[in-house]
Amino acid sequence: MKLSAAIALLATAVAEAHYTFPSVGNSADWQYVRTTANFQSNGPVTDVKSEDIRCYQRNPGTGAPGILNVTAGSNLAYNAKASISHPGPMAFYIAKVPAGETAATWNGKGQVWSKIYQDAPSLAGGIKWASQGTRSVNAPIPKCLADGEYLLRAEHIGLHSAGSAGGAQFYISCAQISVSGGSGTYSPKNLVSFPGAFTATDPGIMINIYYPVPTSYKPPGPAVETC
Ligand SMILES: *[C@@H]1O[C@H](CO)[C@@H](O)[C@H](O)[C@H]1NC(C)=O
Ligand SMILES: [Cu+2]
Repeated sequence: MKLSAAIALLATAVAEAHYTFPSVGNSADWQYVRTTANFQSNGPVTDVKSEDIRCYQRNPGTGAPGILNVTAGSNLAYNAKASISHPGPMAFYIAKVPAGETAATWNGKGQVWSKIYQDAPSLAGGIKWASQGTRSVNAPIPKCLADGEYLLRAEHIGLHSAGSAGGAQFYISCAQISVSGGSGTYSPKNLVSFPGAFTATDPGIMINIYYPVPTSYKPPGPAVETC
């Protein structure tokens, strides 16, 4: 094979390996999730200091058409398209929509995000994440949330080429939800902003997951909040 053909084939394979998070529950793509800039390319965010690291919106200022009703304490399936093909951690963050805004209008700026879910890899025989290859991860909506509207941010970090700064691939989107049935006692201790929560050299972001084989892993961002 000619080198140019080999490179073209490789580029195709890499592009196909990317993904988006376009839907929640059984809904249509981009109905409750804000359309991301990579809705066609599927490409990642690689600059943790960019505005894209928040919701990766194609049209900042434009919300998704709908706001999904969700019961506090339930699991909401957050779906990937086509699948989470890269190895790396999955997290969900939530931010309460302030007065005067709706989940469709609010931009999510400020130190307003708390982490409600973070997976952990298995470390036996190499580092592995259970999300790899799957098409959906459940976001556990805390039972103690106050009723009201929220942005729910999905984040998967592809770590397959994360050995140098800027190599980690962030796959992100934000869903618009309205929570009911919550007890209202949620009081997050660690609020972060996007951008702001990460630096390119955080140990969970700049890491060679192949050599030397990691014996531990510290995901980036704050601790998961509990009720
Ligand atoms: C969502 O909840 C609101 C408030 O309880 C209700 O008015 C609305 O009909 C619900 N929407 C759907 C699609 O169930
Ligand atoms: Cu990819």
